[in-house]
Amino acid sequence: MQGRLDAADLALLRSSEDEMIDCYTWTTDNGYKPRMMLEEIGLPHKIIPVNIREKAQMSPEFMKISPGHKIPAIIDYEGRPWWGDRDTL
Ligand SMILES: N[C@@H](CCC(=O)N[C@@H](CS)C(=O)NCC(=O)O)C(=O)O
Repeated sequence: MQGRLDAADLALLRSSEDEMIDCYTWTTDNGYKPRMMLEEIGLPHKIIPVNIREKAQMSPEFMKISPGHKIPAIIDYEGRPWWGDRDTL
């Protein structure tokens, strides 16, 4: 889903009640970026905390999503992982 979403795309995404973007993040400056974007544009999303102070980003499960063990990362509506602040935005 790279590229810009237009109003019709957003309406379609908003109408899909059981589909959510999973946002893996923590309370750091980089971690707030996709969270702020999701809240501002109003896309349904679920915040999944990854406590980097406790090295949760090193878990094999999380590294399947973000191989470089960095937050933020998201899984989009089609189940695709994106990581890094630029790609998640
Ligand atoms: N500009 C980077 C920043 C990502 C980043 O450095 N995340 C830090 C937290 S702000 C992190 O996940 N650190 C844990 C680690 O590297 O193991 C990106 O988003 O690609």
